[in-house]
Amino acid sequence: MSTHPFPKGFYWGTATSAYQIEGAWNEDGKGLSIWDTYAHTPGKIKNGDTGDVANDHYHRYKEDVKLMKDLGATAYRFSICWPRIFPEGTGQPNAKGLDFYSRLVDELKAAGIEPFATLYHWDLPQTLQEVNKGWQSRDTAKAFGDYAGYMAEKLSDRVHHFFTINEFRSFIDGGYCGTDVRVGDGVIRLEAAPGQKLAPGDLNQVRHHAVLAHGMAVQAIRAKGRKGTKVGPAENIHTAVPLIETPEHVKAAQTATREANAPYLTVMLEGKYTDAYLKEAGKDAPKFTDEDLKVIASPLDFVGINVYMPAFYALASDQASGWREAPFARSHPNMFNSWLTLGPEVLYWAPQFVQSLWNAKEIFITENGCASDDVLADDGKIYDTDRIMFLRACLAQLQRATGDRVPVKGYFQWSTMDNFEWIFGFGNRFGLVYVDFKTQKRTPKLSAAWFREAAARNAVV
Ligand code: PNW
Repeated sequence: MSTHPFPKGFYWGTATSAYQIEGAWNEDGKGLSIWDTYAHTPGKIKNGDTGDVANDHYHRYKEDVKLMKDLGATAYRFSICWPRIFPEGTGQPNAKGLDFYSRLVDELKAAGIEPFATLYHWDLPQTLQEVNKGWQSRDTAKAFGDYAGYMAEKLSDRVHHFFTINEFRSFIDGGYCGTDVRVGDGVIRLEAAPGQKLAPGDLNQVRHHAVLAHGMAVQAIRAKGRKGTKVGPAENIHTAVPLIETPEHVKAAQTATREANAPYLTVMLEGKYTDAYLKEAGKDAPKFTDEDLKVIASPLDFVGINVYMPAFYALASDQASGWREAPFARSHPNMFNSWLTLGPEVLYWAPQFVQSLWNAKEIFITENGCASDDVLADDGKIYDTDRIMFLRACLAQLQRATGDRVPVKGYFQWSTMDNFEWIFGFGNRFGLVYVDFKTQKRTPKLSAAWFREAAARNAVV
């Protein structure tokens, strides 16, 4: 028996996203998304992989729900492909697209798994890219709000939690400028659809439109969803982690975290851009009105955060900011997917700072996980010891957070099963379940058995 298990009713979930698993890219009236276009552009994705078929989940969702039940999962975070619902982004809805998600939700409910729906996991309708230049236009934010309201109207009889947008930072920085991430003592460049490179002022405007879209969606869900429907973002918070847990270093890391999220979580939760952000952006600062800020900061029911690693380690300093960054040691370990710097204590500090900075009522860890070099052993099993080590270390830190009364209500492991890992194609396997993409055969890994036990015990330490 654990002396401090997770709280009663804690959700043990796994997560996926539409483009990464569904396939059926041109079926049942679905419109094109920017990821269809991007993946079909030669040279963009490793090995020329695409999400055309992916895990064929669109046709195999029943089998996949059964797998989740076997994992002992009590919740599932999936995303809705916007152009399946509105093929052109706005206008007439496509009944067959809606029907797919409705059937999926019914299947989950029947299996005793609570559905959590993400409205935007990066697959923007291609038409909005062409007509509006994507997120460069405010009209895209407005269209997103309308689509969010429509989904709440149709699904909130059964879906009680909606996430607006997944990882603002990743899809904006990746899609509109490219992000450099540390790998050992080098860097790699992450890119995403639509694969553009904007000037700094335009980039900040895109950021502004995305948080505005989030706020518009929150308001639309309140207007069209059933009473009691809960809504929040799913953002990959940039967390500064204290290396030394004394009050001064913790304070430094907390201050650094607030500043590192200025254009995203900080403006959503405080209703203003920080002075330092506006000052540093100077003439490239986004253009906005006071009314925009009110919409962006629409009250939330919970804050969803994707937490993989520390953005950096912080130390107290006598600089004006109060903090400085400690560079990662050259030998600091990474997981198998090259950008994942190991730092499990971020699962304690990220939710802790979300509560202490912004007084969040409820917090969900909407993603956490790692890729492994999974191979089938002679006995047909997958011994992903590194994934088990990673998940145990992260969840032990999360358990420490709930033990300290940080209001974390659930955890979603990324990912239910191996899937299309964006520019890395099918090479980076994040699943608890192994997928042979030639045959679509699913095989639970050793980590699946570990997850089931942790969920059953409601504790990892
Ligand atoms: C997330 N980083 O992306 C996404 O939400 C998922 O769709 C994705 O499959 C998963 O994490 C694993 O990559 C991230 O460089 C991409 O820090 C990059 C980073 C973090 C998350």
